[in-house]
Amino acid sequence: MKLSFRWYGPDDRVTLEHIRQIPGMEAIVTAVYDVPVGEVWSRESIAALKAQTEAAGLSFEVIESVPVHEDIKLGLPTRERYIENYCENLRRLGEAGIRCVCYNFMPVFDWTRTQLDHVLPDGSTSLVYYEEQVQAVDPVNGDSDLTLPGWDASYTRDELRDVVAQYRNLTEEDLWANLGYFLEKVIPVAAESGINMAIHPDDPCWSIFGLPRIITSEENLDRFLKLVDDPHNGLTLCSGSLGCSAKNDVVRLAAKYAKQGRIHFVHARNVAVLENGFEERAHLSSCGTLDMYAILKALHDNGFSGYIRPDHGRMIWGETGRAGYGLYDRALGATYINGLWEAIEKAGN
Ligand code: DNO
Repeated sequence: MKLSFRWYGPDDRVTLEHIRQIPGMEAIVTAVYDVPVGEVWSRESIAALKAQTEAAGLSFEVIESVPVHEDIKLGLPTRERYIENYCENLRRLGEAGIRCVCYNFMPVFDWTRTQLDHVLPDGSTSLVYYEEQVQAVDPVNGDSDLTLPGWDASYTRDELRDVVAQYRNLTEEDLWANLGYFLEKVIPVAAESGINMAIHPDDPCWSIFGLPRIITSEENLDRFLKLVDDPHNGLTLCSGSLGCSAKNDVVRLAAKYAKQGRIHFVHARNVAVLENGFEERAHLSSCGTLDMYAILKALHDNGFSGYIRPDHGRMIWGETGRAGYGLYDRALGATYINGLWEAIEKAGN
């Protein structure tokens, strides 16, 4: 495995100089953030990210994300232009040495939480999802001030209402068809560019606000991988996204898809699964519902050789900043991953 860390570019409070001091850190996970979704990234922007990353002694091999334009998910005629732009981005990223691209196919909303600073008993704060709070929100008509990451970043309320309305008649089967159409065009370009595509599961892995979500379960992951049965068409195994539903056995999924060579990227995060949702917790197994040791062992024993990053951390030690993406708790997560991996490797020899 190659240990990696998400960095939001030069404006990120967490600097490359800090990240490089985390033991065993190899690769940076980043993206070009100043281009609207669907447009082509300039070679200069890509080169600048690469130069900054490499100057800090880290490698520039993973992008999260190249976002997919809603017109592609909706299957509108305008998707052709956006798919061509997507392919062009892959070509440019491949030329710059990128080996893995993470993306998602969630309509409108990316990861969704109901509170970003829930205070845990130890005084740290974390991201949580409580069903009753979701029910209380109507993203289209309501006037809630709840921050749902993904909407406030890119849409005004009116734009949001419009885009959600466009999905009203789109079924899960339609979304599958549109995903298949996208993959058939994009995967050959990824393959030529030396890039492994790694779809991120839907987070949480169920439908929200009546919008279809399909990257949610073992059955659907099987179906996804068959849409284009090529190793470049692979997965981001996000333990927290799949593991927030008790229906998904993340250890089993890790073993199965690593064995098939289809896991290119891992987001390692622990969650406590509750009756009414879930809470993000510290990475340590005993802090949540997931057995992080068993997940990493399943990856290791089945030949996983891709990138792994500690996913969302809590805010600890008074740190403030981007929810889920502070330095301290993610660094603890990285160190925990290192420890587990070393122990697993040595026990196997
Ligand atoms: C959240 C992330 C997601 C992820 C995208 C990939 O913290 O895991 O936003 O980057 O879903 O496209």
